[in-house]
Amino acid sequence: MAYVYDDENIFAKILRGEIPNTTVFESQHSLAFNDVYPQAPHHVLVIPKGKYVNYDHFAAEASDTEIVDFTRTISAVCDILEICPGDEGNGYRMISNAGTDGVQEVPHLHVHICAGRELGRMLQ
Ligand code: D5M
Repeated sequence: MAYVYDDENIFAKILRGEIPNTTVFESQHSLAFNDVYPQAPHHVLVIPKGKYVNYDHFAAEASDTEIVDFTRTISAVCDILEICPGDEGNGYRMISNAGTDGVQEVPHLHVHICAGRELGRMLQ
């Protein structure tokens, strides 16, 4: 699948510094920031800095370094929020919407990390 990346999407503007964000964690290849419409007490979005439309695009075209960085950034956010299941937290949900059926609004790969309440069987 050949994806066409829209440079004017809102997360591209955040990465260029044209729109403010509340950063939770930043690494060389990834950025994590609070969702403006939180669905839970903690609701963080993790995005790669590279131009990837969705996870399929990322997995196909990102470098191993970017993929490891993105994965570890998600883990770093969970550590920062103290939501890892076990002694320090009660757990979380991570979800990534893709395409029309996934109801993806912003066409730049992002993972939602939601936590801080019992989330039910599905994210609403
Ligand atoms: O969800 C896209 C998510 O992006 C949605 O939960 C709102 C969030 N959003 C939109 N604009 C912003 C800004 N400017 N900052 C932070 N969060 C934002 P999707 O999975 O694409 O349906």
